[in-house]
Amino acid sequence: MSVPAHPFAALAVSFMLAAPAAAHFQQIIPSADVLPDGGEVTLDLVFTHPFDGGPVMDMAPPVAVGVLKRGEKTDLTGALSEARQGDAMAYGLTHDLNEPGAAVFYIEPAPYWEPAEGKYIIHYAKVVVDSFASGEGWDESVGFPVEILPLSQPTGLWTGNLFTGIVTKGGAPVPFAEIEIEFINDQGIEAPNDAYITQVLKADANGTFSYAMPFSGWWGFAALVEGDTPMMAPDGTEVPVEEGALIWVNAKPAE
Ligand SMILES: [Cu+2]
Repeated sequence: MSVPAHPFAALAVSFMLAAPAAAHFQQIIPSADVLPDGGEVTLDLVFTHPFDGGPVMDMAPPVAVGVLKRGEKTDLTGALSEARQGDAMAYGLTHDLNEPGAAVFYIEPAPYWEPAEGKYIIHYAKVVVDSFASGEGWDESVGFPVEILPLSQPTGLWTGNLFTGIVTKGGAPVPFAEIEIEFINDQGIEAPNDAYITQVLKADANGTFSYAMPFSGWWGFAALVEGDTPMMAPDGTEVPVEEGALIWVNAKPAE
């Protein structure tokens, strides 16, 4: 559970006291998760609170942004454009998918110093876009230090389906890992209380978890694991690093 601090402090504090459960999520959201005829996809990279739709946190230039296709990574940092949201920096990029197969887009953001929690946050985030609806390659690993490996094909999920994945660290499952789940609430859904804003699961003894998505739209799964190496806070003290393994999946309604 996160109690974030923000640049516009006073406003943020009153907001967060009202909604302490909202967690930070690194979003990487494509214009479409399946491109039936291939073509261009646009991605929005925003560090925010998905269910509440904000406040948006400032992103420093990412450490790595790229796409994994057929086992090959392509660096896309040169394709990034700035897409400021109010006081906070966010990014966007457009990429052409002209061949069939899954493209796993990923970001390693710069470490984010969170004074309210006394730690750095690094959310390694990814999303699968399937070009020409191939059904191939969606289970490829980016090779992040911490990563959710999907057991469900992320690009073929109905609303109400289970999404199942394995939380890994250094390629090995993380037993009983904690997973925070948020929905990009573009439908104005009211949460009965804060526990419904960020839903929390634990993986089983094999690092596996499942979640049934009740609404149509984008769902973020964030497995949070403490990093092995502390970092230096701005005041010179050693502080822990929260490493998040994030995957975004889209649930589609029957209509
Ligand atoms: Cu925040």
